[in-house]
Amino acid sequence: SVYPSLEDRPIKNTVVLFDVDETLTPARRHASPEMLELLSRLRHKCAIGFVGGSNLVKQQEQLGSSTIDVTTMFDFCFSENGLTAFRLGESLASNNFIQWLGEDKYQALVDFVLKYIANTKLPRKRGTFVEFRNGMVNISPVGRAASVDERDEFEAYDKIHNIRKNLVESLKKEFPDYGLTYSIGGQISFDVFPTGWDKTYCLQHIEAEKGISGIDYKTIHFFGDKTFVGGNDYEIYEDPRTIGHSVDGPQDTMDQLKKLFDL
Ligand code: M1P
Repeated sequence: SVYPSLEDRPIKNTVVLFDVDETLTPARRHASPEMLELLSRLRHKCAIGFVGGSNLVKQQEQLGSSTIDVTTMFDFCFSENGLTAFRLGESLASNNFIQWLGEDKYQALVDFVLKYIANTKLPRKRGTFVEFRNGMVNISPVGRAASVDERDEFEAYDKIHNIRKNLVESLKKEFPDYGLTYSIGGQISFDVFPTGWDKTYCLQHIEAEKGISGIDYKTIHFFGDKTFVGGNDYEIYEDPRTIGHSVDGPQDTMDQLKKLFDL
C-alpha cells in the first residue's frame, strides 16, 4: 500500500524503532504475517524503523521475502546498529571499524594482541585469533577455529585464569586514548568496538532528519527484549532521547503496539 509522506503521517514527529530478534521475529526466524500487517498499519500513522545488530542480509531473510525488499517495508532500516542505514529505501552514509580507527592504530592493536597471546600459556591454541569484522574486531585467545569441545575447555580455563579479562585490562592500559569498548559476551572471545557503537548509534540518522526533511522527531519509541544491563538493547532503551518499551517476544510487541497506537 502507499504510505503518506513522512511529513504527512497523522502522529506527528514520532518514529517507532524496533529491535529484530525476539522483538519483531522469533530468534533467527521469520516475522509472522500478523506482525507484518500490524507494522504496515502503524506505518500509516507514524514513521517506523528497525535497528538490528546483524547485517542487512539477515534482516532481509527475517523481515523481507523473495519478492519484498526489506528496505521498502520500513522508513528507516538500521543494520549493524546503523553503520549501514537506509531511509525510504535509499542508502545513507555508512561507517566501519577500520575507517574510523585508521590502519596504523589498528595494526598497533593487532600487533599487541598477537604478542600478548603468544606470551600466554593456554591448554590449546587453534586459529583465527583476531577476526576482522565490519563494525568491530573479535579477539579470541584460543582462536575462532576451536571445536565445540575446545570452546568448552577454554571457557572453563578462562573462568579460573581470567585470560580474557586480563587481556582486556592490558588493552585498556595500552590504548587509553583509542575510545574503544570491550565486551566479553560469548564463550571464547570478546568484541572490541568504538564507544557508542551500540544501538544508540542509529539515533544520529533520526536526528539528521531535521536537516533532510525538516522533521524533528521529538518522540522516539524503542521496542526491544534485551533491555537489561549488558543486553544489546540496554543503551538505546535507557537513552534519554527514547521512550523505551521492554518486550518478552513478538506477541508482546504486538499487544503493546495495539494498545499504544490504537491499532
Ligand atoms: O553473541 C555473543 C558473542 O558470540 C560469539 O562469541 P564466542 O565465539 O566467544 O562464543 C561472537 O560472535 C561474539 O562476537 C559475540 O559477541
